[in-house]
Amino acid sequence: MRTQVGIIGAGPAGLFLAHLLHRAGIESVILERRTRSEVETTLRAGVLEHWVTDLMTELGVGARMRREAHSHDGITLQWNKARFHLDIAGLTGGRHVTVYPQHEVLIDLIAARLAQGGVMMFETAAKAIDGIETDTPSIRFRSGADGEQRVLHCDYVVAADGFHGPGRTAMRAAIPGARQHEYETVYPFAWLGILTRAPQSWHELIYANQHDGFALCSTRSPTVQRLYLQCDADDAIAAWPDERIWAALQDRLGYDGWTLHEGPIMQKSIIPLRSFVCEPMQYGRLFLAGDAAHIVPPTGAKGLNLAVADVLVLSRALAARYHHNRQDLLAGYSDRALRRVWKAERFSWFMTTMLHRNDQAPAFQHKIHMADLDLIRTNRATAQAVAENYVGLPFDD
Ligand code: RFL
Ligand code: PHB
Repeated sequence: MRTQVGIIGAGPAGLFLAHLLHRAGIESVILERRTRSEVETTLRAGVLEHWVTDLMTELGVGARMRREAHSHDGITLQWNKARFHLDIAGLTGGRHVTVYPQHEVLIDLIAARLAQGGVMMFETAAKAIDGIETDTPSIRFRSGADGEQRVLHCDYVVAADGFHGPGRTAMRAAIPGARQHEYETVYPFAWLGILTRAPQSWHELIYANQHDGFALCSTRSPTVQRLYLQCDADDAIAAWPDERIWAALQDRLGYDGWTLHEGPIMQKSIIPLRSFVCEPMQYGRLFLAGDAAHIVPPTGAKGLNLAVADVLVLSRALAARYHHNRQDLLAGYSDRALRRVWKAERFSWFMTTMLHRNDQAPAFQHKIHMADLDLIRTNRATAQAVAENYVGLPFDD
């Protein structure tokens, strides 16, 4: 098998890239380890930055999102039993974020890609990447549990295969040791996420740091809500029966005169929090994109958006290579992408440390975070910086 760009992974990074390349007249093939239905039902991110929704419209995959999704002009921050509305639209010249679940984005991208005749192979796992340092790289892959091993020959390989995919391992093996760096922070707390059948309790997302920790009230539809609460990093889900979850959520999100609606819990899981960056994001003809290269804790709602930002930069570089025989943008991909990555890492770390209770940190730090929140409330420049980061920074290159 042969294509121009071989893509590993049908997550946001891989699927947006296939669409961006198609628009630029460049062929690609996606190899995806999971079934289509697994990809289309896994619960993950919820918040799209303003330019991602514009990009979906430009790519012709935004119709259902525009019909069904809700745009949010701000977020609510809650601490010391008080609430503060961060007026994102007012602070950013009218920009807003859109709450549209990641799996709905993927459903739309997959359907549109199939309608274009794009090649996506589900239940097909990449096993090895060869020839990274040559002009003829290839991916060895296997379809199904006992399918025979086959090879996808391509001009470039993009590993958009998430945090546990083989892309970063292949790069680590190929790259001379001193040139590769991994930066990581693991937090001493995790998130417990639930999906509940209940009416929406508030018109925007609430991020609370209250009593014994963080809670987030998000939404999926008028009748299905997504809520998260801070738990210990080594908690087992069995330690959290439904009554304990609701008690903690009521305690942390509780506010005079307001009701957090409860309902049956349809799903619950524990999500570890981590900050991670791998540098560089390219070696030879292998490019990393999205979670394969970097992880942010979900508090800043940046992971999916960053994955799309990577492949936007990469698709422009590939178009310059194919249409104008320019190599410089491809050579600059890693530096350009990392500039945005580190700003999202900084913001996600800031939001995470400010909004969680950390008993391992000195009490001094807690006081600093309270001062940060008070600055957001009282100082327009500080509030504006948070709003601009949350809604999505401009591409400054
Ligand atoms: P993905 O989505 O992990 O996709 C990688 C794909 O690669 C496949 N794969 C392979 N395929 C073939 N062969 C192999 N050997 C393979 N190995 C792996 C996998 O099956 C998978 O389909 O990575 P991508 O595309 O980089 O996208 C990243 C985002 O999914 C992630 O950053 C976000 O979900 C993070 N995130 C959030 N991001 C936001 O922008 N806004 C949010 O509000 C937000 N909330 C969240 C989140 C992540 C969460 N979790 C569960 C970690 C909330 C949560 C709870
Ligand atoms: C979500 O709705 O899943 C969500 C929203 C905001 C975040 C993280 C997750 O910061």
